[in-house]
Amino acid sequence: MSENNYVLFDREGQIAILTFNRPKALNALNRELLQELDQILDQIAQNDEIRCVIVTGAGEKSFVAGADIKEMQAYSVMEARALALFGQSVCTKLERLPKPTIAAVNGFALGGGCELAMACDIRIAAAHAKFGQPEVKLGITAGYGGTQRLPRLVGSGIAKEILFTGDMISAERALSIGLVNHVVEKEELLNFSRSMAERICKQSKCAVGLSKQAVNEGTQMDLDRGLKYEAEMFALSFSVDEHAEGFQAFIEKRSPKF
Ligand code: CO8
Repeated sequence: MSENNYVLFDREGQIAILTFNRPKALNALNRELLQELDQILDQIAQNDEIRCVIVTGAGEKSFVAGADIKEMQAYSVMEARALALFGQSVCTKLERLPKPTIAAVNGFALGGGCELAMACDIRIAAAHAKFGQPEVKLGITAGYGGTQRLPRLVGSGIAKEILFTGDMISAERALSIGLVNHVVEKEELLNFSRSMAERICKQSKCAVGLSKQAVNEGTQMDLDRGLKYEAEMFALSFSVDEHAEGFQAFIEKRSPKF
């Protein structure tokens, strides 16, 4: 456990578990929490022993209930822009982390909380989790990527409904629109997420990393350029020894040791 207050950083073998830890404020994102997260992501990026990251919220009620409204209340236009850019840069750092990330959404994922979850590679929701971009109710727009990542995940029509109404949606509805990958009982959330992380950790680190890069970069390109990019990543995977072990294990009818 690190000495951080607002983001707890635990290690379970090759898996890092980050826990947003302001339960009395439903884990709302204040500036210090974002700064801690930013620094921890740098540490994780440089740590070769960590192969997968799970992010979750402290307590049973909330993943993250958004940016800290009390902190934002007195912001000037300049401060709002600066904090939006900083929060976006942290979300982008999470999205581009060279290791797979799983959001274990244990309750409210609203505003900045939904945006953080969307910056993860995979989202698993507890059955009671609720998602939404309620910023319009405060008279502001989403600022940590919601207007950009939500339509890319669920399509612009559904994204606009969520952004324009500010309505919360259930975990089941989030599943049906592709915002989350799985919905599980709250008691099973961490074990389910851990088990997926363990399955990922058993695969070739190089192939998983290149697959993440191919999806992230490719989805910003048209199909022709994306396919060329994929061919480059495919070729690159042949330059790393792990592929030799993967092929040999198949031929010897055993599990590969990556
Ligand atoms: N910020 C600050 N405090 C919060 C937040 C928040 N986002 N959410 C909850 N809290 C606090 C409450 O104020 C309350 O504190 P206290 O006990 O001191 O009064 C405590 O957490 C518990 O909350 P509630 O009593 O309200 O709990 P309920 O179960 O009744 O309701 C809800 C739970 C529905 C989640 C409710 O708390 C709520 O609506 N929260 C706000 C959700 C929201 O609007 N989120 C979006 C925020 S805006 C945003 O995320 C923009 C991101 C981009 C910012 C760009 C930077 C400039």
